[in-house]
Formats: sequence, structure tokens, C-alpha cells
Amino acid sequence: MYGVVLKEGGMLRQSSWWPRGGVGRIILTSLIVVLLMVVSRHYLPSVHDSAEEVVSHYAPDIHLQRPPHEEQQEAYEDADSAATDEEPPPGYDDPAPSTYAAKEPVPIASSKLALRGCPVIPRSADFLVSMKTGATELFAKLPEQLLTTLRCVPNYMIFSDIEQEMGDYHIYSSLEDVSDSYKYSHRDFSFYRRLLDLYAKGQDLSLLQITKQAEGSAWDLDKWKFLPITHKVYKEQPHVKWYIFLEADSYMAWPNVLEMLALYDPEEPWYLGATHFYGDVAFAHGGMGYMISNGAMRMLDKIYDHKHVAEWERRVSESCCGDVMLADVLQEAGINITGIPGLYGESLAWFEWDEGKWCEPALSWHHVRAHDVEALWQFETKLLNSGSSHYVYRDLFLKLIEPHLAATRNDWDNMSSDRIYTGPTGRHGDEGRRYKQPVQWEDLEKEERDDIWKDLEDDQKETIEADGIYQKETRWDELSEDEQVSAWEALTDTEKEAHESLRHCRAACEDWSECMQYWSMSHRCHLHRTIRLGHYLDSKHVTLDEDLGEVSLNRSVAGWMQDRVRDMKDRAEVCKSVPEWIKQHAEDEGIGRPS
Ligand SMILES: *[C@@H]1O[C@H](CO)[C@@H](O)[C@H](O)[C@H]1NC(C)=O
Ligand SMILES: *[C@@H]1O[C@H](CO)[C@@H](O)[C@H](O)[C@H]1NC(C)=O
Ligand SMILES: CC(=O)N[C@H]1CO[C@H](CO)[C@@H](O)[C@@H]1O
Repeated sequence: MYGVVLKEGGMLRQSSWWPRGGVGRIILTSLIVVLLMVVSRHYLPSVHDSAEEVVSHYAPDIHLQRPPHEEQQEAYEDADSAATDEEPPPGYDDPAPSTYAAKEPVPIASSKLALRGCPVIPRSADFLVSMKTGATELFAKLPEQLLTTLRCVPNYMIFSDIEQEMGDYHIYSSLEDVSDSYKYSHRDFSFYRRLLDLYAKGQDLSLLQITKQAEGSAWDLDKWKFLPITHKVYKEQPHVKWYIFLEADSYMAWPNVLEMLALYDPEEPWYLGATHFYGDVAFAHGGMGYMISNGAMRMLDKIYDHKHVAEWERRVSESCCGDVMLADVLQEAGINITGIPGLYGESLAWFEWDEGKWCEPALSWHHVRAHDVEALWQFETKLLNSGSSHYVYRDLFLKLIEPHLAATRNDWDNMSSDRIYTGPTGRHGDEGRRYKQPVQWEDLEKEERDDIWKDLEDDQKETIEADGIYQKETRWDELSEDEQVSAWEALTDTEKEAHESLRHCRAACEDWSECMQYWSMSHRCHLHRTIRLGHYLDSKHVTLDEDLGEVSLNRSVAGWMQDRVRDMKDRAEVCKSVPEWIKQHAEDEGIGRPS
């Protein structure tokens, strides 16, 4: 536009009516400029308008201004209808804006842009996610979660040792509500006090992670976080239906989790997770993720007073772990754990793929690194955007695991451990209970007998009743020296040679009909009856052994029986859809919402 003005000016200069005097020129030029300004203001589009046009042409979803409030609501509603068809029952108001609202993370006020590409978005009025991490690992673990899983969760709170900001995100303190008498004097908190001190001095807290000792201290501190976090999420948002607790190294598969939760009435007291035992206490493992219903939170809140908290803190100081203590406290409030399937305690590399879990929906993973979170996220986003609404372990296997299974793979870690061969002198045999040793039935403790009896076949029971002899299944390291010698002699020739080379190891795997994979490294052969991916292992001592030709002896080599993997896939049942699977699961377990 202004370019045109100059060009016109250039043409005008040639004409004869153009004044020769300086003052006349200035006056006439000014008049022309004013005239052009008036014309451009009224008849030509403004610079601002045209810029907006360009933006909306190339990126229709980018708003130059924040979208108005209605549009935000709409964004949630779109997403919600994708996540669940049912309308929320009356009685759940949107939670009152909390006092922290101004500090809450950006996605709370997210626009369509922020939620774009999210396959599933949990309803912000129904689900609150609490993500627990520590100040030393905050910057290592959280960014990937914020880029992927948390990006699609409109309602969450992040907890660390210290209240701080991370970019646009507010990090809550999981420890500030612990009584001062512990916080400022108990030895579990010496690490916390150090963190506070260094934080006040503006230091990089991640440097504290390097020592083993610091790891131990961070663990001692961790058990103190569970109760304050549980209380805080409820106090902040008392109307949410489900409180979901994760750690920064957990990954949760939203579509499957939401399907599973739909089985349970949040008005009832539910404490759902992967059941573990510590002594007599049944607890939900913290890292694998657990969920507490609004009904349960209300019951806990009834007894969450000074007297109880003082007593619980005393018990925490003596207890091993925060998740165990939480289960203890919930039981005191009248809530017992209910175990749910699909929560796994390790990352993908460790998972044992076999027919048993083939059709189960995967709910969560633990000990995931940023790399795993990314892989899972990419997998999930692609799958769900291509029309599937859920997925099962089979889908993960086909996309993320199977492409990496090879007949042999160098420098690969051994995740095989079902049978171990190390030659006549070393430890070999079986990690499982492979060796049957005759024992007198009467010599066993009563409890052990009862335990064993439940699982026995009828013919085994008859043998015991007839001769009083029980063939006890024993591990190699439970055998006496003499028993080990005879166990070695009982091995087949192939097994005896398995440790000698990769070729021998593979032969032993072929020889054992259940073997799916093997691992071979310097006088060692491991076999495994399920498929486990494992991971790259740096070979520090690679030495070529000419005699054996094919293998470098100290190189770690893994391999899979590919024909057996194919057979396994062929044998595996056709999976039900996840909603059907969950319905069946509910029937089997006798759970489900009253309808
Ligand atoms: C919870 O479990 C304990 C111990 O197993 C049991 O005594 C108690 O009755 C259970 N409570 C509920 C509410 O089911
Ligand atoms: C393999 O490594 C072990 C220890 O790592 C070493 O003792 C042994 O000599 C190595 N074998 C060869 C053939 O290099
Ligand atoms: C090199 C390596 O990772 N070896 C491991 C193989 O597996 C056994 C048993 O699971 C471990 O003890 C080894 O450290």
C-alpha cells in the first residue's frame, strides 16, 4: 500500500503543475498524505485485518485473541462426548474455583488449540489427576508428561517436595502440611531441609540426585507425601468424582482407564489399584497408579482431624512406605482396596507377552522413561485417531514389540530367566520351581500344607494320602549339593551344552517346547517361556572367538523363536472389544454400578 504511494509520488514529480518552491512542495505533499490517510482508513482494509485474514487462511485454529468463554466450554464438550456418551448425573456441580485458581496450570483454561489432537480427554469435572514427583527429578521427568499425557488432561495437580513454578505450571508442595515437629526435626526430613536451603539459595536441585545416599533420603521422604496429597486434592476440589494418583514415571492409558472406572459408582467408597501385600496390609502400589472415589474421600475426610493426623504421622515415621500407610488409613476410614487388572509395575521392555493377557486392556505402566512415554503416546494417538476407541495388549505387541523381535540380536540384554544354564560348576537350571524333591508330607508346616493342598490335582492328592510323600517343587538354589549333582546329571545333553555358545543355547531353546526366547553371553545361556523385549546392552568386552566362529564370546546376544511367536499369535483368541471385556470382567468379579 505504501509502496504504491511512493511510486505515484515519483510519477507526479514529472508533471508541470508540481510547485518548484520548497514551501509549496511541502504543503502539497502534506495535503496528498492526509488525503491518502483518510482514504485508506475508510476504504481499504486495515493492516490488522489483513494480517488476521492471512493467519486464518493458513492456520484456521490459531486465534489472535483468546477464545471467548463459551468456546472453551464447547471444546470440553466436544472432547467429553468422545470420551463417554453418558451425561453426568445431576448433583455434580463444577468444582468451585479454588483459591489457587490463578496459579493453576495453563490447560485448565485451555483453548481448542491446547487440546487439539488429544484422542481422549477426561472430563475436568469428573476426574482430577494428581501427579507426584520429587524436586530432584522434576525437570527430568515432568516435561515429557506435560508434552503428552497431561496435555490432554484438563484437570490435574502436580506435587513435588517444594512449592515452585515450572514454566507456566504451578507445582504444589506435598510436604508443607506435615506437622512442623516432623518437618523441622525428624531425620527423614533432613533431605527436605537441605532442599529448602538450596532452593532458597537459587541452586539446581537436580544435582542432589547423583549420590546413592540422596536417593535413599528421597525415598524416606516419599512416604510422607501420600496422606497430605490425598487430603489436599479433596480439599481443593471436593466435587470431583474420581481422584487418580500417578507418579511422574507412570503412564496411564486414558481410554481404557475411563472405561474401567465407568464400572464403579463414584458415590460408593472405592479404592482401586494393583493389590500388593505388606504383611497383612493389602495396598495399591503407588507407582502403578490408583484411584479413589469421591465416596471414599468423603469417608476419609470424616476422620481426617488433628488427633488422627498426629497418630498417622507417628505411624508414617515408623512405616516403610507411603502407599502401605495410605491403605492402612483408608481401612481405618472403612475402605478396603479393590484390585483391578491392567496396571503393570514395569515399562514395556519388561512386560511378558503371552496368551494370558493378550486381550486385556492395558491401563498403566510404571518406571517409564521419557522415551517410553513418547513411544506409548505416539502409538496411542495414532491408533485412536484412526478410529479405534480402546486397545488391548495385543495391539501394543503388534505395533511396538513384534517389529523388534529378530532371530538373533547382538548387544541385547537378557530378560530371559526361566531356565539358566552355566555348565557343570556354575549355577544352572531353573529360576522357577522345576526340580521335584520328595518330602514327607507330615514334615511340612500346617499352613504350607493347606496352601499346597488347594492347588493339587486329584492324582497328586491320592499319592500323598497313599504314601505320605509329596513331590515338592524346588528351585536350583534350594537344592543341597548332592541334589544339585544329581539334578545336573538328569539334564539332557543339549541342556548340558547350552552354555557353550550361541548355537548351543539356541538348540536348547528349540529343544524345550515352551521356550520363546534365549539369551547367550560368556558361558551362560538363559531361556524364557514368554516374550520379553529387553533392551540394548553395551558390549564392553567384545572378543572374537575364532573356534566358535559365529559368536563373539563375551557379546550379549538375544534371540526369539520366530515361528513360535507366530504360532502363539495364531493360537491366541480373537479379542472382545474393551467395553465387552470389561463387562465380562465385571460379571466375573461381581462388580458394577447398580443400573
Ligand atoms: C476390610 O478388610 C478387613 C480385613 O481383611 C476386614 O476385617 C473388614 O471387614 C473389611 N472392611 C470392609 C468395609 O469390607
Ligand atoms: C569374558 O568376560 C569375563 C569377565 O567379564 C572374562 O573373565 C573372560 O575372560 C572373558 N572371556 C573372553 C573369551 O574374553
Ligand atoms: C548383563 C546382564 O544384564 N546380566 C543380567 C542377566 O540376568 C540375570 C538374571 O536375571 C542378572 O543377574 C544379570 O545381571
